[in-house]
Amino acid sequence: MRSLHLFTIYIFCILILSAAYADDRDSSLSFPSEYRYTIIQPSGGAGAERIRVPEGDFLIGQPERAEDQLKNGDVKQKGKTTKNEEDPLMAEDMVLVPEGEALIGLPEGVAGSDRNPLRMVAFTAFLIDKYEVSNAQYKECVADGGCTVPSLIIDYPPTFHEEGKQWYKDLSRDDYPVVGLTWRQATGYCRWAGKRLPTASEWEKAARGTDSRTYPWGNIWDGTRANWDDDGKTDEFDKISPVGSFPQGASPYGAEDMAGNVREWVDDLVLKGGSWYSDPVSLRSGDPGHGYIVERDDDMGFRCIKDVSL
Ligand SMILES: [Ca+2]
Ligand SMILES: [Ca+2]
Repeated sequence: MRSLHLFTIYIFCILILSAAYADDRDSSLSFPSEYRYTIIQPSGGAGAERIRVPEGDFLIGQPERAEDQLKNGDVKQKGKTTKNEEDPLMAEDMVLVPEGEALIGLPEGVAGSDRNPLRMVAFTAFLIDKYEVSNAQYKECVADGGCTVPSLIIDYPPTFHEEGKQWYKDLSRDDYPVVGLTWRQATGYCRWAGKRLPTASEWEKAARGTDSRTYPWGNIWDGTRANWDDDGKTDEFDKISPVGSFPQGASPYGAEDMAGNVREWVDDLVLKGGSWYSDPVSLRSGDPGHGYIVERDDDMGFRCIKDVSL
């Protein structure tokens, strides 16, 4: 009698399990179509992996270091850091600076070499913004609550910069570089975008490659390849220009306006590359750059980088 009772329980369990399996199998066959396009949340820095689901393969997870990039205290993060979900490493409008050594600095005896001596530096791979950060891009961060409006507008006394204060508000200038930001504001934008400011050395490699050339395009000065202080006589711009106006002045990696247009904040608290208000000496990629006398100006902008592990 006891054996019969146990057998009955066994049969009952088998029936229950079979029913559960059948339900699961049936539900897998009737996935709603939108499930196939559901974005699965990153599992947290464990590396990308592939899983199989009924309708095909999906890339999930995040590349290495992505988790670190998201750990930026309570800084508000941009909801979507890349428009290319197939390959999140190759974000739109960024160019790759591959891993490897590069000559950084200036040869002994050249102006500025005392502050930036020639040396070989090793780098890991990174992506850098192809263009200086534009007004439109920065406005997106302000609208999202991740950034504050340029300080030049709100706390700079009336001076000859009055014209520059209007550029951010002028909708026809959305594709111009944003200016008038403090280093802290530039840093905040990069964090919001899931990126960071480059170091001076990283910026320099991105600008001049590995062969210590003087300018992004080579060793010979060419006033038609960058926006500099020429009153518009050779580069056709008296003042600031839209980002990407000088593709002929691109760096070996394809980054544009690394020489001129706006000076660019780097993590070392200096501004690199010279501006529309600078002479050719300041536009040298190896120029040590200028620490700030003022914290913000109408020729001071920035761009961001992003670490990659390939
Ligand atoms: Ca100019
Ligand atoms: Ca620039």
